[in-house]
Amino acid sequence: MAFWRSKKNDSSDESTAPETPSASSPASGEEASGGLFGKMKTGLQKTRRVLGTDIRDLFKAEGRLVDEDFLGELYARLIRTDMGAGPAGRIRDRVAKDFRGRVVHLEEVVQTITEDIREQLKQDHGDLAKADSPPTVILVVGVNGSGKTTSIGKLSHHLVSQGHKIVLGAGDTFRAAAVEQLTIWSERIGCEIVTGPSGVDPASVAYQTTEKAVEIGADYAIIDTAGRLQTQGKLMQELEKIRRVIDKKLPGAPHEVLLVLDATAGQNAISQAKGFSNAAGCTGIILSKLDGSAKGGVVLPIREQFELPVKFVGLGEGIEDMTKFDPDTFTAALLEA
Ligand SMILES: Nc1nc2c(ncn2[C@@H]2O[C@H](COP(=O)(O)OP(=O)(O)OP(=O)(O)O)[C@@H](O)[C@H]2O)c(=O)[nH]1
Ligand SMILES: [Mg+2]
Repeated sequence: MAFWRSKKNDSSDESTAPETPSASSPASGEEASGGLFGKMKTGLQKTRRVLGTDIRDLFKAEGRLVDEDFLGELYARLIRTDMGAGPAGRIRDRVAKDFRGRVVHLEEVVQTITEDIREQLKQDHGDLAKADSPPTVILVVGVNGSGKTTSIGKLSHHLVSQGHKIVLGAGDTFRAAAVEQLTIWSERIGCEIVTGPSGVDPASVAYQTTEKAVEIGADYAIIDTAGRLQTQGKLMQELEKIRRVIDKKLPGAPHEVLLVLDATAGQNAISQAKGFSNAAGCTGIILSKLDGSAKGGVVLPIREQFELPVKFVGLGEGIEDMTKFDPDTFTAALLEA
């Protein structure tokens, strides 16, 4: 799986052959057991504490009888991760079906839960989209403060470190500070950025960014957007216009519309997603701030209720703190002792 690689810690990154970001390779043992898996585990610490530790607390060394009391307690603990009634109920029912009336040991139950979560999280199209011919245009949307600009910074850093040429578009023209924030990221990463004066039509910035990407032969154009306008309706109209204008400049673009959801919002992230997914034509999700949240279970209802794959997860504020979302690694990091 294409995890972000730390230049300092992972010498394999120094290799001259750039890895294609959209090409996913199966999890190698080295990656799964190495520092990057550890990073996922660390990032998920708060949710791990609720899910893993609390479930472990249900057991004694000699095991525990799976009866209604146990199933009720298990369900309550699952719900605390904000995974929602549907997914938690399915896990409880599966544990009941497999073990009811038996005295079981912790590891048996954890294994069943792990398998169940992994199945619930299975998804297609988890890789970043790639246009048939460059540039691939990526639009990033989400409510204010969800982590859009930071996620763009991390994604851009990753793509540049893989040898790709990228252009950023400061499409959040609603606030001057937003343009500054993205400009700082572009300087840090060393990539081009297209900005407009404060208050300018964001669609024109999106158009110019796409134009610039074509002009300079960039591999990716990544366009930031505002998270809040005077009204939600106006915001959705604006996003629709941005998409139309990009498509006019480059038919078929944007190739990817990534919705950034804040994991600390838990179930509220779901209602945010509902608002955006239709109007903005989202194609994938970035689940940010998993490190700050004990509600990492929210990834289950997100997968359950939306046809959208979760493509990346944010695990901190640093430039390297994002990984591609891989259900197997995520589940293992969540539940492994
Ligand atoms: N801990 C943690 N913090 C994050 C993560 N992603 C973003 N943040 C922080 O969340 C805050 C908001 O992030 P931004 O990237 O500015 O969010 P935004 O969606 O662009 O916000 P607006 O431009 O106001 O709509 C910042 O303080 C970020 O550093 C993450 O994965 N983990
Ligand atoms: Mg922003």
